[in-house]
Formats: sequence, C-alpha cells, structure tokens
Amino acid sequence: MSEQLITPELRQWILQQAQAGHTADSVLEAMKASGWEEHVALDALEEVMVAHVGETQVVAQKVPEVLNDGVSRVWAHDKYVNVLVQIRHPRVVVFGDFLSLDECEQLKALAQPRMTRSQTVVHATGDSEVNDVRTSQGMFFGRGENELCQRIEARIAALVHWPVENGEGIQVLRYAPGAQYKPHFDYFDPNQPGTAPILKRGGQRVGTVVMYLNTPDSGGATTFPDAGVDVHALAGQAVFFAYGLPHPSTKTLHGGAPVREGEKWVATKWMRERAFE
Ligand code: PD2
Ligand code: ZN
Repeated sequence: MSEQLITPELRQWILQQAQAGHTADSVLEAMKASGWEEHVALDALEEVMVAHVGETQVVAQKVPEVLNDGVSRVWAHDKYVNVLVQIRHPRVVVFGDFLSLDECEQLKALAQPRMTRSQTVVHATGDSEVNDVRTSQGMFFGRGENELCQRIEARIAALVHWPVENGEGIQVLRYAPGAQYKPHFDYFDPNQPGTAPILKRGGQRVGTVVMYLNTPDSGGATTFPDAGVDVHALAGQAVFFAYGLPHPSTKTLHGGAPVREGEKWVATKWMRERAFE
C-alpha cells in the first residue's frame, strides 16, 4: 500500500474541526473512519495543533525530541551518548552509554537509604496509594538536589531539547524478583477529576526517560505492548518516549515486565509542558 501523505486539505479540515471544538479523540476517530492510517492521522493532528496553538480547542503539545539527523553518537551536555534504536510511532529512542557504570552505582547509593514501597497516583482523586500495579520500591530526588542529579538532568535536557526547569525530580525504583510495573500511560488522564490539580504544576507530562542502573539477571524489560516493543534493561542504557497528546493513540502504553532473577534498578525522569516549580 502506498504511503499516505498529509495534504493541505487534510490540515485545513483538522483545523476546522479543532476550531469547532471537537476533541482530539473524535477528530482522530473521524480520520480513521475515512481511511487514514492511525499514525498518519496522529502526525497530522499534532502538526496542525502545534502550528495553531492558541487558536484551537484541541492542543497537541510540543514535545521533547531527539534531533540526531542520522548521527549515531550525539553530544549531550558533557559526554557522547549512543543512539541505538529510533521508533517513530510510538516515539521511542533507545540510548547506549547514557550513564557511566560509576554514575549508576552512585545514584543507587544515594537513593538506597530513602527507598520505600512505591505508590501510584489515583487519577480519580489525585492522591497516591500503594497497589499491585507497581510492586517496586522507590524514592524521589528533588530537582537539582545534588551534583549527580544536576549533571544527569542537564544531559537529558540537552539530548531531548527540553528545559531542565520542565522536569520533575529524578525517581529511583528498585524491583525485587517478581516485582513489576503493570502497563500504564505516564500522562495524567484528562477525564479524571483528580487530574486538574496535578496539571496546575507544570501542565501535562509530555515525555519520559527511563535509565537502567543495573542489568537484571532475567526479566525486567520495559515493554510497549501496543507497539510490540521490549527494551531490555542494561546498565547505563536509557529509553526515551514522548507523547504530544494525553491519548492512547500515541501508543505509549508501557510497563516494567516482572523481574525473574536478580533485581532491577531504574531512574525515571518525567518532563512537563511547562516549568515544574
Ligand atoms: O521500570 C521500568 O521499566 C518502567 C516501566 C514503566 C518504569 C516506568 N514505567 C516509570 O517509571 O514510569
Ligand atoms: Zn511509566
């Protein structure tokens, strides 16, 4: 089948729908029903919304992005990082040699004394609770809390072209054998009443970097079920993914598969639309 192209007519039609107040969901569904492939429809929707921010009801956010232009090693603040895999939809990039093994060990050591059972956000209320969606232990550093966090944050900001100020503090997670993080989206569900207060601080999440701090003996990949992609946990590597709309069509559903043998340590950085103060 030939590649579908985003035509000026399609752009114009999307803009009219958005200006008429239709939701991203309904515009996407209408495009799919008239034969557009989902990834083309989503790209077109994002492109039009970004070009017309402020004029439309349905706003797709500008997102963090890796601009390596085919180059396999990119300079990120203080070191070269390898670009190993790039997927366009969902937008996923796998990095090699993102952290040194020393940095992995230092981050684990700094986090260790503060680890407690991980909680997840209850979207209905905006509160956090312990549940079996996430059976890891974790802690949050404050943004820029120490020199190592500052260095890693600056590296991420340079790599994905997104301001340090828009980042949440780094979270460290430790999974014991059997522990997992069931598939979820990292954005906050716009239809849940608990979301509005969360968005007051920096807006939506638009991108995630998961950094692997060790190599589990078996299991523990980061999975993207809607894309059929598993990113294996390897010390020093990292996976980045971005989502310009808080919508499943971004295909950024992802999980931490159960660890089978050994333990798994990761550090997660979430990026918001605006400054996260
Ligand atoms: O530990 C992971 O692989 C993982 C998977 C899914 C981490 C997160 N999500 C996260 O911290 O959001
Ligand atoms: Zn996640």
